[in-house]
Amino acid sequence: MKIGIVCYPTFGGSGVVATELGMALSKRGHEIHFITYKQPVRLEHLSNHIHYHQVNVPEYPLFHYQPYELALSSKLVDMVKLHKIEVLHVHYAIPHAYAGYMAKKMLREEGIHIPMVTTLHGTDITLVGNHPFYKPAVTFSINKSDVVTSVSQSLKDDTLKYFDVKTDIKVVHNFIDSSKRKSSFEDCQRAIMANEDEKIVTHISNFRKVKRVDDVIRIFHLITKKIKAKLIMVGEGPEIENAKQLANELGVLEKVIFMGESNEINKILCFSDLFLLPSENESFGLAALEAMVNGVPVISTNTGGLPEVNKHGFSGYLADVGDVKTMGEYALEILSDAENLTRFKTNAKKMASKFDIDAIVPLYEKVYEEALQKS
Ligand code: GMT
Repeated sequence: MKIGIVCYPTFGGSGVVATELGMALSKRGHEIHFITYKQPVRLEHLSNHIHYHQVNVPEYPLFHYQPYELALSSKLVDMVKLHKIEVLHVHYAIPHAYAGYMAKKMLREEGIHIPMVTTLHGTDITLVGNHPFYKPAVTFSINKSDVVTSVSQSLKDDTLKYFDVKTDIKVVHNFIDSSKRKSSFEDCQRAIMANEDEKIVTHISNFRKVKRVDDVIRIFHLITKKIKAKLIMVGEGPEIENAKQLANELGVLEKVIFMGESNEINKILCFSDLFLLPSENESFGLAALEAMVNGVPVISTNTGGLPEVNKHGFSGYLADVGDVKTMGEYALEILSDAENLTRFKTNAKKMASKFDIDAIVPLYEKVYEEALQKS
């Protein structure tokens, strides 16, 4: 099948999922065309099955806002015609589903019928898309998609709650390629990051408000009152300075390593003992799954799709949003007892195996087949 994938090319979860999906599909013999404004960060290699087409938006002084949707829909039309793409798969509704639908309509004028699959990822529904300025366009483009998927049951429920959606939504959970993680804990080189008697706690995100990065620092502060530990903060975003400030105020700054964005997530998680994700909302929590596949237990909130990924008392623990005290207690329960820690690490991997790439990618192939039948 020839599949056009539209996504954000950044470190954000939706871009990672779209890129990993494209690469997996190419290995299964499909021809993949990524169409976006920059080469996706996780795109490891270009092969004769993977193509990347850059969307350029020419600057023009009249425009206060450069019309990306227009450039994207034009590029989609050109690429579909040139490469005979059969299905469009757009990740993140805004503005991709809107641009995809316009491309579909333009192509139809020329007698080309191409189905569009839209995958909803989270903030496109729960935060940005829900804003009254965007809502009519988001509702419209979801309803005009041939097949809609959401990355969790919770996100499906939210979409039906917030939007007047008529199209059926299929839940296709996010996935993980377990073959990409380091094979054993022995070669993790944890000594680079911490002393032997220190535990390593990790957080990875885009440091936006929704991630409650302050809670990460507060939980870590509680941990350090009882045991020796280091905190590795991976990512960049608007809340980073506040997090540093708070770490300083709480006297833990010298135990916190701010690493910035990284392409070496698996290496970092390989030597991590615990992962913290105290988000305000999280449609799925791909970062938690990435931790778990590396055998890292997760302390998260019980919001959104997180309970579908992290099993309370098994792969980690869940608590209410903002309940730093309970999350700190859970963290200590896992970290202070070696046997407990080993058990949770094993369980985290077990839980992650439910989301293995080999189980999920065929579901997307089915979705494409269904979409093709509809067009
Ligand atoms: O986490 C973010 O804010 C980025 C966002 C994205 O679109 O890249 O993540 C969303 O999609 C991910 C991949 O499906 C999910 O794992 C994240 O839970 C979701 N984020 C939120 O719902 C806040």
